[in-house]
Amino acid sequence: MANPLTWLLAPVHLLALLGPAKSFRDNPVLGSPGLNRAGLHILRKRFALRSGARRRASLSHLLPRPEREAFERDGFLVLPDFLPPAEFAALKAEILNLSTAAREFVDGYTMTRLIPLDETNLRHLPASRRVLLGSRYQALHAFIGSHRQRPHLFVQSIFSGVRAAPVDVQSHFHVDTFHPTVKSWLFLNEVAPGEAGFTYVPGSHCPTRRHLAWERRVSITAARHNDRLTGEGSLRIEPEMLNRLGYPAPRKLSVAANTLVIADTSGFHRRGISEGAASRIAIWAYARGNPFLPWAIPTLRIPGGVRAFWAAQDALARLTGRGNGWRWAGVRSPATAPAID
Ligand SMILES: O=C(O)CCC(=O)C(=O)O
Ligand SMILES: [Fe+2]
Repeated sequence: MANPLTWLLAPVHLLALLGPAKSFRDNPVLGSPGLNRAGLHILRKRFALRSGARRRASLSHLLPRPEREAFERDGFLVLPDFLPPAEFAALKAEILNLSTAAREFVDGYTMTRLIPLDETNLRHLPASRRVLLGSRYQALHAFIGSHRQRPHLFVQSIFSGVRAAPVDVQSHFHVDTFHPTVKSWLFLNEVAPGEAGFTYVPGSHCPTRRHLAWERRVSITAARHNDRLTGEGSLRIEPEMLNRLGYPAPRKLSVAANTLVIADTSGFHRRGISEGAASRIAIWAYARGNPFLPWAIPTLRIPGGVRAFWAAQDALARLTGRGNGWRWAGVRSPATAPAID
């Protein structure tokens, strides 16, 4: 029997159905086996896909036709030589010379470092600011994210193989959420084939019927799934199953520096597995809007941005004694070698 708090929060949980909420574990309505057997999750997914397609259609003028078609076919774009060489060199120098407060997280064999490129930091980075707030970069994120919304920006450093441990949680195939959404990486250095290149299952942003049937099955028991992230709505899938859903082989992207990789991460993807120690530095961006809005109207930014969000997360972690592993690590540069204790 559900506890009284669950009943008290029922209106909040119901209202959340109208937004991007995705956690089967934390919302008893979203996680209800009965409702999901009846098709609640799949209904939300179908409706979100339809609304997203409509918003994208209204933004299609933002991209040259070959790019639009390649994205619509594959669910991601690889844009080598994204910036003119001088502009890339200026941006790269600014970013690599940054020395500022960073957040770090060690998971499995990977250490991830994030430096927010919010107003506070971008103010001192004129070349990066010009590119990242410029119309080309913003247009790609608006179209693929299907919202007129500035993405959150970070310098992301991924250090693979920092300790003897299984791969990190991002290295299992998964979808990030149930609705069209965007993430991108503007790589500042090369990512070689044996390293942790972004890997995407082409076409999986447009689910096959077998994919939808699989997702319905998973949604029924997801609230109690052994895999925490599946329970939280980022469904994990085994590689053999991808094949059974009718998708082609995943593509692991090895890229040269100055390549932009941008994807709808509601399709299946993972961080590629690195054969040894490797590091990957990129400007990382993501944006998420309301899945069900029929129009791509400009979205307001949350006051305080990502720092306010992190402060709230840290406060909650202190209160409950259960953090998610992320912490302010002190002043770092993107390429500072990881210190693992
Ligand atoms: O870093 C990567 O290559 C992909 C990680 C991932 O799955 C994500 O950021 O959603
Ligand atoms: Fe992901």
